[in-house]
Order: sequence, then structure tokens, then C-alpha cells
Amino acid sequence: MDLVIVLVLILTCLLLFSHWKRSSKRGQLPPGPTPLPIIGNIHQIDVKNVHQAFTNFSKVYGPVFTLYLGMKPTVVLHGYETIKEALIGHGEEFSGRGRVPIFDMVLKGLGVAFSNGDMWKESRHFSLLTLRKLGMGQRSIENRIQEEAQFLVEELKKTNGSPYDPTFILACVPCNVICSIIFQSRFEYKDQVFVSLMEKLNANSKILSSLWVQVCNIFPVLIDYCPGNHNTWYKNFTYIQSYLLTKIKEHEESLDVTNPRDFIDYFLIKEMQENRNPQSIYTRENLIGLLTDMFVGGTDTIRSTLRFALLLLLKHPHVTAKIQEEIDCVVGRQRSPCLQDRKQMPYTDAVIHEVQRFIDIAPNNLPHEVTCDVKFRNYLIPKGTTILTSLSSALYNSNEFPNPETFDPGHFLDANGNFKKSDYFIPFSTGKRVCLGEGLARMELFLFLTTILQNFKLKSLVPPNDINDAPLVNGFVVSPPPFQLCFIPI
Ligand code: HEM
Ligand SMILES: *[C@@H]1O[C@H](CO)[C@@H](O)[C@H](O)[C@H]1NC(C)=O
Ligand SMILES: CC(=O)N[C@H]1CO[C@H](CO)[C@@H](O)[C@@H]1O
Repeated sequence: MDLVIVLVLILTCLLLFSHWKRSSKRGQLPPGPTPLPIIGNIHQIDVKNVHQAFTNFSKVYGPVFTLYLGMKPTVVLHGYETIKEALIGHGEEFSGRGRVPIFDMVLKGLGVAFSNGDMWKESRHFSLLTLRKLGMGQRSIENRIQEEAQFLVEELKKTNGSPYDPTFILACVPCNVICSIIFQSRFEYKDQVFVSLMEKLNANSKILSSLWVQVCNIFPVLIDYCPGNHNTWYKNFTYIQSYLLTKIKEHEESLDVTNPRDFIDYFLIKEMQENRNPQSIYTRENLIGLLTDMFVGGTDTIRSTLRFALLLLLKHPHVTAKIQEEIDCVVGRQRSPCLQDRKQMPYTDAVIHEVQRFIDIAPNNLPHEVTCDVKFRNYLIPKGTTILTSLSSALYNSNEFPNPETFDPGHFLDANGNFKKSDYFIPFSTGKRVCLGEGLARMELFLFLTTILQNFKLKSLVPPNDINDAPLVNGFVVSPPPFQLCFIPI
């Protein structure tokens, strides 16, 4: 038989099969564009402008619609009200994590970010509680961040005000904060062990944003059968995880149960208490999974936000000047900024919120999954269906934030210049899966940015109006275009 005929036959069968599947069991899924066999609706989604593509679909099909990414139906939730109704109103049902095959490869369902069920619940509860405990006391997380901010300032001084690309250092800084929380010590930026850890992390965040990996996530069979950079990804994580294992072993030898020092110590203590329980989540493998989650979740997100913040500050020098006035007035030059200062610095607070709103770092959140059959707005979403939530649609809502395409700290200020909260501010998502590091992230963004601006004038290499702030959208996290700037000591 002719190859073409075979292909046509296969395609026809698949088409019939997919129609049959949709018209029977999946009959009550929300409406959406008609999918093609195998690729589904992928050809109808402009990957360069997913937000606009989703907005367009929502105009035709309403705020809840179904897209087929490959063969899998995915329900998209568009608009703040819809997202709130699902992630908060039906919090439990929408709290599952959708499958991300490339992460399953390394985490195997362990840890917190890509796990489900009791593993997720207990891991999340433990992590939040431990972060809270570590947030208090003499060596609190705030102190650790302040200390790291001073090291950053020293490093930036070494550039002598010459043009500098801060991409690498701005990943080192949040990574060191995680190290400090997990195993109590930070690294010198030039430390060989640290540099190679950073290289692996950076290489992997590049891989995560490659087109090939997006394809693998939609067609997971490729991961098992094709060569490709997902293999480097796996090896790099294995390297990081074997380093973490040596750290855990060191901790076991020096553990003092009456005086836990860091995240690993708290976990080991819990592991000892639970060792009779065969269902315990306190296992070596899960600890490594949790630590990997924190490195991955806590490094790239902060780096991208800080870099983007610097770029926007260069583009809007009057905004920078106003923050520096506020720093002069509230903090002065003699001491480091601390979290207490934030309450008296409404303008700075508004700018940081506006940066996060404007850059919209995770436009479609991490995928969720419904944990059981859910009736939602007259539709029936079957258990296990992937749910995408368009965080962009809330952050760029034009009633809540007039002229959403404009960077304007006024979006978070009232008429008297006080900070104005908004429910639509959900860059960390919302509900039961809300970013586990939100508190930590907000501390870092405030302390790092104010410490930088307390110590340096930022100088752009091109006139502010010529600065390109078009984001590079790829994978889960958005990043700014490459740029250099000068840090001129004040
Ligand atoms: C600007 C900084 C950050 C942003 C914008 C951000 C954003 C997000 C988003 C959108 C999610 C997915 C929420 C959902 O599924 O509904 C998430 C999850 C998560 N983030 Fe962050 N994040 C940031 C920083 C951090 C930091 C510093 C950590 C370090 C501990 C962290 C750890 C995590 C973890 C472990 C999860 C998974 C939570 C779960 O699945 O239950 N993130 N983050
Ligand atoms: C959205 O719709 C507008 C007008 O119908 C069209 O011009 C635009 O190309 C669409 N954008 C995307 C990304 O699909
Ligand atoms: C251990 C390992 O496989 N490391 C790789 C991490 O990623 C970089 C960049 O892709 C590779 O060059 C390394 O070999």
C-alpha cells in the first residue's frame, strides 16, 4: 500500500477516535476550537503571544474553554473572577498539579512543586512550617538576606562603574539565600563548587525554556525514545542532587536534635520521629526532591524579576529617583534597609508590585489538575484534566489597572500616595498551590533592590527611551532581553 494512503487512513481513524472520545465521556467539557488529530489545537496558538491568543479564544468561547495540547484536553481559565472561583472557591478540587513530564523525570512525583496527594500536602505543610521557624531568631531569614545583599554590593563595586551584565550574579544571590536556608552556609561567588552548581542550574533553566522541551512536555514519549537536551537536563540535576546528598550526610553526622540549624536538620529530626511509619514522606529521596524544588523555584524567578526591575528602573529614571528619595528619607546611608522600613516606603512597595505585575513572569502559571470530577459553571471537568490559569488576564485587567500595558507605579498608589492593595495582584498565583516561597521572595525583592539603590546610581548605556523592555517568553518563566548597565557608587 502507498505510504500516503496509510497515513490518510491513520489520520482518519485518529480523527474519528478523538471525535468519539469528545462526544461521549468528554461531552460536557467547556467549548473550544476544533482540534486536529495528534497535534490538537497547537497550530492555532501563537507561541510568541500566548496571552493574546488566549484572550482571543476567551472572546469567542467565554472565560472557560478547552484546548487540546496534543491529544490531551486542557481547560483554560481566563479572567480574575474565573480563576478565583476555581482556585479559591473550589480550592481542594483544583489543587492538583498537572503533569510536567520533564520534571517528573527528575522528581518522580516527590517533593512539593510537582507532587500530588498526601505527598504534596505533607511536604508543603512541613516546608511552610520550617520556613516559618527559620524566619525567626538571631539568624533569621531576613538577616541572611541582608548579609547577602551586602556581599552583592561589594561585588558590584568591583565593576568600577563600567558596563556590566548582572545576569550571573543575580542568580548567585538568590541561590545563596536558598543555600543558607537549606544548609546554613553561603558560598563565595568564586567558590569552585558554587560556580559549578550555578552552571548546572543556569544550563538547566536554558534547557527548560527551549522549544524542544516544550515539545517533550506535550509529547512525553519523545523523552523516552529520542536523544536531546533533556538528557543533559537529567545529568545536570543528578549532579546537583548528588551534591545535596553529601550535604545531607554531613548534617547527619553533626546533627544536634535539640538545636536544629537549618531546613535539612528539621527534616532529619522529623525523619527520626516518623521512622516507624511505613507511609512516612520523610525519606531521603523526598528530602532531595524538596531541596531541588527550592533551588529551581527560588533562583530563576528572583533573578528574572531583579534583572527586569533594573531594566525598568533604567527606562524610567524618575521612578528610580523617587525610590532613592524614599530610601534617603527612611533608611539613610548608615544602616542596611530592613523589612520594617517597607511600611514607611509606599512608593518603593508600589514599584516592586508594579514590576511584578508588568513583567507577568509566569503568564499561565504552572499547570494544575483537577483531583476529582468537578462541576464548574455547568461544565463537567473529569478528574485528571489539566487546568491552565491565565495569570496575565488578572495582571493585565484594564478595569483594575487602567492602561495595563504601561509601566506605572500609580497602579498601586491611592490619591494620597499610600500603598493600594489589589486582589488582582496574583503573580504568585492564589489558593492552595500559591507559591510556597512568596514570603521569602517578597523579602528578597525588597531588600535586594533597596540595598542596590541605597549604594548605586544606575546608568544606562543607551538613552532611556531607546531601552527595549520586550520580554522573552519561553517556557514557564519570562525573562528580560539581554542588557548591560553601570553601577556608579553613591
Ligand atoms: C518572584 C519570585 C517568585 C514568583 C513570581 C513565583 C511564582 C510561583 C508560581 C506562579 C507558582 C505556581 C503556583 C500554582 O501552581 O498555582 C509557584 C510555585 C512554587 N514556588 Fe514560587 N515564585 C517565586 C519565588 C519562589 C521562591 C523564592 C521559592 C523558594 C522557596 C519558590 C518556591 C516555590 C515552590 C516550592 C512552589 C510549588 C508550590 C506547590 O506546588 O505547592 N518560589 N511559584
Ligand atoms: C487575536 O485577534 C486579533 C483580531 O481578531 C488578531 O489580529 C490577532 O492576530 C489575534 N492574535 C493572536 C495571538 O491570536
Ligand atoms: C554533569 C553534566 O551533564 N553537566 C552538563 C550540564 O549542562 C552543561 C551545559 O548544557 C553541559 O555542558 C554539562 O556537561
